[in-house]
Amino acid sequence: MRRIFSGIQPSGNLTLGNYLGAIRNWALLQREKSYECIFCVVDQHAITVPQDPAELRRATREVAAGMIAGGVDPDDCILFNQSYVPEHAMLAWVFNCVARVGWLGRMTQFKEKAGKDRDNATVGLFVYPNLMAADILAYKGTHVPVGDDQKQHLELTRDIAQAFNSMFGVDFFPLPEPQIFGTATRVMSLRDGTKKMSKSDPSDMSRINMTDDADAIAQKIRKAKTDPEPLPSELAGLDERPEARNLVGIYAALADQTPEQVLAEFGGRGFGDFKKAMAEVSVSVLAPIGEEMRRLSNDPATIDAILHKGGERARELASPIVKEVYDIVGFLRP
Ligand code: AQP
Repeated sequence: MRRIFSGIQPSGNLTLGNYLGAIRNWALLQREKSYECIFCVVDQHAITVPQDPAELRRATREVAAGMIAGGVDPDDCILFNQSYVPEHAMLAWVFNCVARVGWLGRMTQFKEKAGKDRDNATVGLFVYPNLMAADILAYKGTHVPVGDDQKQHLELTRDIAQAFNSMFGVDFFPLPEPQIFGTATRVMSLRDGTKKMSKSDPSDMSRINMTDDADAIAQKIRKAKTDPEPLPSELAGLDERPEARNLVGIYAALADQTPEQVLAEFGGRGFGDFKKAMAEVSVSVLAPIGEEMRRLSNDPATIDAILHKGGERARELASPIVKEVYDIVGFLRP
C-alpha cells in the first residue's frame, strides 16, 4: 500500500507557501485515490519554539480548517493532531538513539531558526527532524508531499530508517520518497526574494496569509519588493532577480500556467500591470478558501470531532507498528 504522511505546524497564520507547497498538492494527491492519506497538524513540532497555550489550541484548529478549506477531505483521509497520538513521541525517542548529533547539526533549518544563540535553542528544535521521521515512520509512510524546504529533513528520515534497519538487522521501515511538485515548491518572502515565506516571519507584509481578505492581499502584492526593470520575456532574464522570479512563480502557480507562459504575456511590461493581475488571480483563488476557513473556525466543535475521529484511526495504525519497534529494540512488555 502506498501511504502518504504529511503535516503542518500550528505555529502562526497559514501562508500562501503552505497552500502552494503543501495543502493544494495534498488535495490533488488525495483525489487521485492511489494513496492512503494521513495528514497531521504537528502541534508537538510547534513547541520547539515558545508558544502561548491558548493560541496554540486556536492555531491547531485553524490549521485543520485551512487544510479542509484548501481541499483536503477529512472523510477520505486521516486528519488529526500529532499530540493526540503518543506513538509519535514514543518512536521519536528510539530515533533519538539512532540518529547522530553530526547529522542533526547539518540541518539548515536548525541553523536558521537557532540563529547565533545556539546554546539557547531548545533541544526539541535540534531533534525536530527525529520527531518528523517518527511522524512518517510510525505509519510506515512511503510518500511525503512537502515543499522544497523540507527536502533535507526527508533525506534524514531516510537515513534514520536505513540506520534502524541495519542496526537491528531487519527490513522493517520503508525509505519514504519525497514528493516535491508544482511550480511553487519554495514560495519566497514578499519583502526579500532570498528568504522563504514563513508563518513565523515577524513581518506580516512578508507573506500572504490564507485568511487575508481581498484588500490585504492587494495591498501586500502592491507593496511587494521588486526592482526597477520591466519583466523579461525569457526565463533566463529572472536569474539575478529573486523578487521578480518569486512573483512570476506565484502567479504561474495560482493561474495554473508555466512561468514561460506568464513571461510571454507580461514580458517587457512594468510591475504595475503585473501586480494588478497578480492581485486578481490571488484573490480569486484565496478568497473562497479564506471564507471557508473563517466559517469552519467559527465551529470548533466540528473541527474537534474531525480531529478526534482522525486521531483514533491514526492510533489504530501506529500502535501495532510502534509495538513491533519496541519488540525489535528489546523493550520488555511484562
Ligand atoms: N514558503 C514555502 N514554500 C513552499 N512550501 C512551503 N511550506 C512551508 N512554507 C513554504 C510547506 O508547508 C508544509 C508545512 O510546513 P510547516 O508549517 O510545518 O513548517 P515550515 O516549513 O517551517 O513552515 P513555516 O511557514 O516556515 O513555519 P514556521 O515559520 O513556523 O517555521 C511543508 O510541506 C513545507 O514544505
